[in-house]
Amino acid sequence: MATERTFSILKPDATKRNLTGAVNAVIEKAGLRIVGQRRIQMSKAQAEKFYEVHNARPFFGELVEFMTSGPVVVQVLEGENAIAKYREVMGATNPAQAAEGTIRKTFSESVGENTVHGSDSAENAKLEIAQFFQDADIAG
Ligand code: RTP
Ligand code: MG
Repeated sequence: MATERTFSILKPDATKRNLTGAVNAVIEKAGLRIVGQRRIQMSKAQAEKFYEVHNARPFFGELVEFMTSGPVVVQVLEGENAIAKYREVMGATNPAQAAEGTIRKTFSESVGENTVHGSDSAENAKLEIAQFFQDADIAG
């Protein structure tokens, strides 16, 4: 297994409920290192670009509205097998189906407001990190 980097977002429901530290504790306990982190207000254009792959889905408008409804924390996580590992730590998209101990099971209230994003492939991790981070803002 190789050391990988993945891209993470703590979504507006996390910042709104003051859960950034609690979620980061789960991330770090799982052995993932937070090697880049920034709190931002996403613009509509940024959110539309980020979730472009879903632009034909019925929930797209709602998703963009939610992602711009408050601050988010964008992160680069590093570790062994980080992409798959973080997806496991996050839990299923729908918190009702997420396993015990996962971030979404512990903190999320609905499929729309599900607390975290994590890249789903090495290719997307690279693209997503590049959308929000410059090399100088990541220190592994
Ligand atoms: P993410 O991209 O945010 O990490 O989530 P994911 O891979 O687990 O799920 P994905 O299928 O990529 O969906 C992206 C986000 O869209 C919202 N969603 N809403 N109302 C709905 O039925 C519905 N389905 C998806 C969720 O916020 C999901 O995380
Ligand atoms: Mg996804």
